[in-house]
Amino acid sequence: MKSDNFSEWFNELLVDAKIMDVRYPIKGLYVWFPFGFTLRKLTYDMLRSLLDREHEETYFPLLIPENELLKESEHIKGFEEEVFWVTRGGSTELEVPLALRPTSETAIYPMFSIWIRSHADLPIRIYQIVNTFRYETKHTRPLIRLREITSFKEAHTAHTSWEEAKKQTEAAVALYKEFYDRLGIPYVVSRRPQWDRFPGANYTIAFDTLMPDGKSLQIGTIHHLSTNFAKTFDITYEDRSGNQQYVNQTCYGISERCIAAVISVHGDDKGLVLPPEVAPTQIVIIPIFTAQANSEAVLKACNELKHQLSRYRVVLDADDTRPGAKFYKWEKQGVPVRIEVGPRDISKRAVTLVRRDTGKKEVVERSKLQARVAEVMTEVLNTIAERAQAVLRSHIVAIETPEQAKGKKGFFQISWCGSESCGLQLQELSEADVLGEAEPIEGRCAVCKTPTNVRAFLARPY
Ligand code: A5A
Ligand code: ZN
Repeated sequence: MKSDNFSEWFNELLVDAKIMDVRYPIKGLYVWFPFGFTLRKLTYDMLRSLLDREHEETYFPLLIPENELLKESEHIKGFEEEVFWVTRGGSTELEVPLALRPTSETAIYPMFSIWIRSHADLPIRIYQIVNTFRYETKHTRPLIRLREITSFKEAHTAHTSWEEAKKQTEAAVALYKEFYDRLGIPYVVSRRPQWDRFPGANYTIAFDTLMPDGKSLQIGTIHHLSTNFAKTFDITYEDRSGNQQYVNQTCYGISERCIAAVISVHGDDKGLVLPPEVAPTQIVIIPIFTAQANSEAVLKACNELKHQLSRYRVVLDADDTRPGAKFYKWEKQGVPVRIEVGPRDISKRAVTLVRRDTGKKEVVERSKLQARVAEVMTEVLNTIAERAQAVLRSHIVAIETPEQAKGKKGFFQISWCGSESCGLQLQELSEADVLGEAEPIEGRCAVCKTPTNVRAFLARPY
C-alpha cells in the first residue's frame, strides 16, 4: 500500500503501470516503456511550450573537454566525484579526456564567450532538453536519483546586469509555478542556504514537494550565477559607453523528478491518477454487453461517442475481457474519465461517467456529454491539486526544538538566527536538512537563543 510502504508501492507501480522497466543492467539507468514515454512526452511538451514563450531551444554536445570542465573551481569541486569520463577512442587513449555532461554550463559558456559581443546581443535565453550523466553515490532510484537523467530541461540565460539576472530568476520561478500548478503538484519555494547552493552559483532557489513517505523531493532549481562563470569563461559585452563588462547569468533545470512527483503525489492503491493534460489516455469507453442481442447497438453507440470526443485522447476498449478487468487495467493507468455504455444507457440516450480521482459515478445524457467531460477534466485537476495541497499544508509543523523533527514526516519550521553554524547544528540535531527560510515569526534561534524573526524550513530530502 502507498501509505505504509511507499518505496515498494512506487517500484511496483512503475512496472505494473508500464512506466519503466528497471531491469537494465547498469545501476541508475532505466528503460522507458512506450506508455511511460508518452506520459514523459506530454509532460515535456507542456514545459517546452512554457519555455518557448521566452526562450529558444538549442542543442549542445554531450561531451565536454576536461580543460573546460575544470575551469570553474567551485563548479568542479561540486561535480568532480560525479563525472563519467570517456578516455579512449577505440584503442587510442584520447589526448584530452572527455566528460559526459553532468550539466551543461561548461559546454555552453565557452560558446557564449564567442557569441556575445555587445549589449545588443543580450539578453540570451536558451534551453535544451538532453540527457546528463551523474555518477551518483547515494542510493539510486528510478526517476528520482538517476545516473543518466534522460531529460534534463536546462535553461541558460545571460544579461547585462545583476538586477536583470535577478528578474530572470523571478520569471523562472513563475514559469515553474505554472508548470507544477498545471500538474497539480504543490511545492514550497525557498532560497537554499549558502552551504547548499549550486556549485558556482551566487544563490539557489529550489522547489520542493512532499513525498508520501514524508520526505521532501527537490523538483527544480533556479540559480543566479552572477558573474562567476563570465569571469572564468571570459563572457563580456561592450556596454553603451564602449566599456567591456562581464555578463550576469542564470540557469535553471528540472529533471525526471517532475514525473516522479506526478506519480507519487497523486497515485493511490489502485495505481496512477494522472492530471488530464498529461494523461496518455484521457478517456476510456467501455461497452457493457448484457444481452447478446444488444451488443451491436452498444458498439455502435460507443463508436459514435469516440468520434464525438475525438478532441481527447480516447480509447474504445471493446475486446471480450470482463468489464471488471478492464476497469482495473485503466484505473491502474490513471485514465481520468471512464465512460460505460450498456443497453439500458442506450434506451435512455445516456452514458455512465466514472471519475478516476474520486471514483464517483454519474449518468450523463449523451447530448450533454461533451460539455460535461470538459468540466470534469478541469474538476479532476482541481480535486487532485487541492487534495495534494491539503496533505502538504497539514505536514508543515512549527517546532520549538530541532529534536522534535527527528523521525517525523514532513516539513518543519523553527526559529533560526540565520548563521551557518546554527544551521548545521539544526541539521545535526533534527536529522533533517535546512531547505531554506520559512515565513518570518518573532522568536529566538533554537540553537544560540539570539532573538530573530527568521525561521528555517527543515525536511529530510531524497
Ligand atoms: N544547471 C543547473 C540547472 C543544474 O544542474 N541544477 S541542479 O544540479 O540543481 O539540477 C537541477 C535539478 O535536477 C535538481 O533540482 C533536481 O531536481 C534534479 N536532479 C539533480 N540530480 C538528479 C539525479 N541524479 N536524478 C534525477 N534528478 C536529478
Ligand atoms: Zn543561532
